[in-house]
Amino acid sequence: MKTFYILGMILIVLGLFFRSSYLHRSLNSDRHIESQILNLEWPSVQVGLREAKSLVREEREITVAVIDTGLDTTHPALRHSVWKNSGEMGKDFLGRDKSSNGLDDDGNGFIDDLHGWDFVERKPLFKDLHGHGTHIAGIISSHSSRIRILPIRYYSSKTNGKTAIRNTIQSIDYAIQMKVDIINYSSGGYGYSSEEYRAVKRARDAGILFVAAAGNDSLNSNLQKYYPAGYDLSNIISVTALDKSKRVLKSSNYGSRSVDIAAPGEAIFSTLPRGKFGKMTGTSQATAFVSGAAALILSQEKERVSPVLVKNQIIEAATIEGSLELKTRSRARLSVSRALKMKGVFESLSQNETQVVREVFVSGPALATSQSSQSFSSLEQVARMLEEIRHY
Ligand SMILES: [Ca+2]
Ligand SMILES: [Ca+2]
Repeated sequence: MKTFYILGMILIVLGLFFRSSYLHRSLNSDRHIESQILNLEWPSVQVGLREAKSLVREEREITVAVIDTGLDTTHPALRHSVWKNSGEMGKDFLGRDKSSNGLDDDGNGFIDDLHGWDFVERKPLFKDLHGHGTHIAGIISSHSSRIRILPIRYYSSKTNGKTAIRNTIQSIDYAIQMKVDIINYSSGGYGYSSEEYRAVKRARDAGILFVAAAGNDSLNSNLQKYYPAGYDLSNIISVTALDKSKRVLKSSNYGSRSVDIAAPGEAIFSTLPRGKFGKMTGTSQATAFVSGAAALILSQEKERVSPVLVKNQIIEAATIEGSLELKTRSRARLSVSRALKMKGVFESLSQNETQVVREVFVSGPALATSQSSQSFSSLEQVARMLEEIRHY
């Protein structure tokens, strides 16, 4: 027992100095349970997904890059959600399939990248030997038929920390090049990388929302930052995991200043490679719920909108829980239905005004008469709007 304890401490200390993906560190805590019971129920109820789906029009196709372990692109439940590179489709001048002619037909620097790229093996992506990426993709795509998953592989069990960061940066740049709307990053480590920071910043400047996991080490991230979730960039939403009873999982990292929001993450049922299904647990899964929600919200916009707007919409409409007071910055958990109803409210607001709207939304108009409201000329109008939203 003592040996395990000492070994555990060494691993934790190493983790603080060397970037190692928690995919690597938490493999044992991720629970693969073969398909027994369809358990899509509680997470859907907790985030209001059914109600949200009844509110949407599904205007636009949204591409979500899943930077992970790959994807089973032939999985029956995912096949229709897999992103296709239009520049690598159809026939070339010799009548060969562009997807397998050994040429970079769209000139993006990657040969035959019909379904994304594998930065571990440096070749076109089509499989997932691990399972993590396929599981994440299943959660995201379950939010809307208009979501396209662009899988990018940055990690295998043999990838060391330094290579993981290099692959991550290249994956982010590939996602930017392919003009995705959202990047889902269900991983991370404790080492700050200025190059990785700059890559996520490039994504911000390209209008891409970056949804990142808070990590699975039971740590307070206010004290021990976890990256990329912990970079100070406006396009990042960091996510911790909840159980069925809306409590943060014991294994999840948390932080009143460092983690934005909480979402379902315990024993989540989703897709696994070779056409299978199963359950996995962790902030990875919670992150996928926020990416799916963001994609559903973005699918309602006629054109691209600022990632900050979507982030605010999700955070400000989240459901406040007393138990999350010290766990997340928003003190709240994801609600897709409320976020959808907030559409448009934040478009013309300043930070001060947003604060007031938040008070109105949380406490009701009667209580929103704080000092901050003095700078807000149309408080009553916003309050009315929010009341209408509530009774949608
Ligand atoms: Ca290409
Ligand atoms: Ca080709």
